[in-house]
Amino acid sequence: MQLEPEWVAEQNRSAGRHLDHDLDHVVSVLGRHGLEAERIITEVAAFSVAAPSWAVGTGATRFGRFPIGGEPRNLLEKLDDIAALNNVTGANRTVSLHVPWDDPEDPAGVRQYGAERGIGFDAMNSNTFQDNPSTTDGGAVSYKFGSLANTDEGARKAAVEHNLYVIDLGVQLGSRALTVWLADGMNHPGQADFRAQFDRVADGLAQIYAHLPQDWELFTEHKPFEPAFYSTVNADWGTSLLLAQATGPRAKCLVDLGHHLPNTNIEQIVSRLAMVGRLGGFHFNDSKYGDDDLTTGSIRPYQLFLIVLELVNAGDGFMPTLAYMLDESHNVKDPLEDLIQATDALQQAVAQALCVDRAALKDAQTDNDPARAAEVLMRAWRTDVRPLVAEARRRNGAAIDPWAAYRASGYRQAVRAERGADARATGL
Ligand code: LRH
Ligand code: MN
Repeated sequence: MQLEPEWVAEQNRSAGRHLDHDLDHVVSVLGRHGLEAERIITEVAAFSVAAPSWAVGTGATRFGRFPIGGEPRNLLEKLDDIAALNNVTGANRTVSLHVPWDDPEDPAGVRQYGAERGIGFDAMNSNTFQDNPSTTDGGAVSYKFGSLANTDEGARKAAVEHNLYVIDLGVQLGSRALTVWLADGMNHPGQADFRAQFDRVADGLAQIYAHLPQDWELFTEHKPFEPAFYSTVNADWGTSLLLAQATGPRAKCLVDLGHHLPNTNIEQIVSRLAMVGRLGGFHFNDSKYGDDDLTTGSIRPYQLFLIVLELVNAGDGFMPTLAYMLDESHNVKDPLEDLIQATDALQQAVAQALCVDRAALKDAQTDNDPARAAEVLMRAWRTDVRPLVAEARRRNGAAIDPWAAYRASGYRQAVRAERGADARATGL
């Protein structure tokens, strides 16, 4: 089953009947404020966010899992689903793999299969937070007490080797980055030594970095808690920055939006990391309490707008080239519908951030006029940019209304019939 571009174009004929009128309106609204709609449409059309290979199946919590049926049973079917996703959004042109949940025997064949469907390979993810024979020296070691931070040399060695394996696999797939998220930490005060844990991780990252191809980057991903519930070695952006700086110039920090304690000012962290040239990428999602991995922009859309605005500031009016990826868990929605809505939320936030009159904002800041500054931001935030985003999708040959197009396609029913109601994808 494929969501063919011709079929999408057919859908656009009906979905697009009001688009030109709506476009004319927003073009004139923006024009009144000296803003070019054309530049915004072009920037949105250029934007793409990687789909997480571990989230095209149904997610779960320790309290249960409710399969949706028709989940991809292998990596090729995951690529089929991500190609279908990209055919309606036009903005998920890459997939981020997670090893060993994805561990293809024929990387060249998988790369070709993806290329034939317009899907490339984004940052690779290693996994030293679960014991898997393929990552624990055939089960000879365990990551129960950590991986790179473990006092057990065997566990540290296995963790480094696994990351080298993931890099080599990524090279064959055309990836250009490795994300290292470590669950390493403590559950009990005194269980380990903070400094010693940091030093062991820094040493492990240095060994991994030494194997990194010259055109690759390594991303350190911080997280305050879970699965460790007293301390996590790479708990916050400060530690992540220290690790990146200790590792090498092509080591950068990856910001997962869900990895911040309540009320953390994430847009300020983005500004700081960009300021020192250590902002590598993102795992976009949203959350209300912990690392809930909910739909991007579904709980705090204004925060997403402010984060994207910091990116536009870092890119001097354009979106900087970074590793943009989604990292979500879909417990009750169709995973593809959730990824469509997450991608749309990001496209809307990019368009709104590009509607900010940055010169007027700077004037208000210089004049210490917070009310005027707020007016500048709110005007952009309240601009209905949906026609701009729809036009960007139309120009990418994607769906003007991707969610409606996906629903109308009957894709889920078709893959459920093809793959089975109890088909289960590897991943979270
Ligand atoms: C950890 C995390 C990390 C992934 C995992 C799937 O919470 O965000 O990025 O490895 O989720
Ligand atoms: Mn993440």
